[in-house]
Amino acid sequence: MVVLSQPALNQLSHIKTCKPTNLVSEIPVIDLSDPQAKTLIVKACEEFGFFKVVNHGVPLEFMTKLETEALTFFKLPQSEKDRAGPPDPFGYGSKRIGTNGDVGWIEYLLLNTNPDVISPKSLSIFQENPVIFRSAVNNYISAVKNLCFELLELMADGLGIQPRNVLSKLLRDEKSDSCFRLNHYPPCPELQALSGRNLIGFGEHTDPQMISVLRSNNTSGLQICLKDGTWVSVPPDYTSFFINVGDSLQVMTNGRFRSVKHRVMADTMKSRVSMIYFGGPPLNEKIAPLPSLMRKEEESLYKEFTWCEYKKAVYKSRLSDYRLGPFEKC
Ligand code: GA4
Repeated sequence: MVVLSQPALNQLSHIKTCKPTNLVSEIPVIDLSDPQAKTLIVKACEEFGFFKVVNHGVPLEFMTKLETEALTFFKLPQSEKDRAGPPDPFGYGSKRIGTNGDVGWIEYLLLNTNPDVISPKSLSIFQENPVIFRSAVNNYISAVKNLCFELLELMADGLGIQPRNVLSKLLRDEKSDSCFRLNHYPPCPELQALSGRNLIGFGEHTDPQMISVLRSNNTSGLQICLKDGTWVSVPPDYTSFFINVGDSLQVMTNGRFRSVKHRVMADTMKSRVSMIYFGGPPLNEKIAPLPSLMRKEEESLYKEFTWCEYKKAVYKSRLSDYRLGPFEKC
């Protein structure tokens, strides 16, 4: 049995644990070359708020290159990584998530996706080879953005609304308020030896934006919450993307699509690396149900608000808060 040293115990004591869950195979898989894709995507967004995408057209090389670059960064001495922080909101962070007391077994880089403002703090100062890192990030993000546009257009098709860019234009907009996150969940062998429980890497939450596109290495950890409240583990697949519906898309579909609650467990033996693009609309954009989607007499479930107003509320909240609550009509 592994004996946990006092410093390791101290570090872990404020991070939550939970019971292990089961693997499932019922997660929807969308093959983008399938003519039925638009219908299956809508079904997945309604039922799960989550699906896996295969045959997505993003070169595997872009994914693995960025993973290698991210690991090079995360292997730097702590003092060097700290110089790329704190995340305010962009930059390097470790264990603390947000500014309201959430913690997890994680370190991360949060980046702005607008190429003009990609945080110089994170990219140019502390990388051994900033040019390589920057181009790996840019290649990856531009490929994933295109995938995201295509998915949002398929969603519009599947919902039977026009124009088909009604959703994607918000992310194509140069003022789109999107961001990008590189997460590293270091292995934590000590904890399981002691308790048989799992250590929370990133606590349960929904994503506030419209859509999130996640890719991870082959280490498990991601779990999603189903409609009936049960948590299921998502088998990792380093060649595919996993898509989350975010709060804003739930509102834009007047609750038809489900913003999926999810969380990440740290692995006991292996590092998990994930990269997530969060597609958000411009700050001044109204987040409201799409008129073309509303049935006759159907009323909005939500009060009127802009992405800027919602984002301010998001940054004052804790991870597990139900952030849409105050924006719902009573
Ligand atoms: C969750 C989705 C994205 O990772 C993120 C997160 C943000 C952060 O890490 O700073 C938040 C979290 C996320 C929602 C509630 C607030 C803000 C941490 C937190 C406790 C970048 C985002 O946009 O919202």
